Amino acid sequence: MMISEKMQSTLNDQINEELFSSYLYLSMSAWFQSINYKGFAGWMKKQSTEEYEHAMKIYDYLHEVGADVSLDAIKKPQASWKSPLDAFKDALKHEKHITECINKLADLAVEEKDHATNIFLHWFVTEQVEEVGNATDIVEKLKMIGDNPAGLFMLDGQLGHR
Ligand code: OFO
Repeated sequence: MMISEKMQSTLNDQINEELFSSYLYLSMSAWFQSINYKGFAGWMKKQSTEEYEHAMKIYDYLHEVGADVSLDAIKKPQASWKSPLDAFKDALKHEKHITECINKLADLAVEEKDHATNIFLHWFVTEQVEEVGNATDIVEKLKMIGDNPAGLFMLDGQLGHR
């Protein structure tokens, strides 16, 4: 195996984080669907698929370096939110948490002089800038819209075209 035991176990933990992200956004998608915001639901469903792909990138990398994949139980996600703003605020909070996880992984790679894993993680570092940026953008728009139904209707339509 080309990576340390500690790196192997931390990357496996990250697979679980990414799968939970996928699960959380799928749960948000189902909730948006249940209250008839089809655009928000579509956006979240797409996000859920992307998160599954993040998990698979790590899954493939572990195999590539001769390490073992070990899958853990996925936490039950929250099932309902107070408002679209509430849901997207949670998504933003979650992305900030994921950024912290990725940064810790990158710190570990540097500490261990694990250049291969360090370079592998660059994609995730860049991706997190985008993910936090997107979520922040939507939270800010939802704050501006407030309770205005026309505004919500428009943003729902816009995000449906993602
Ligand atoms: Fe949302 O970027 Fe992965 O978790």
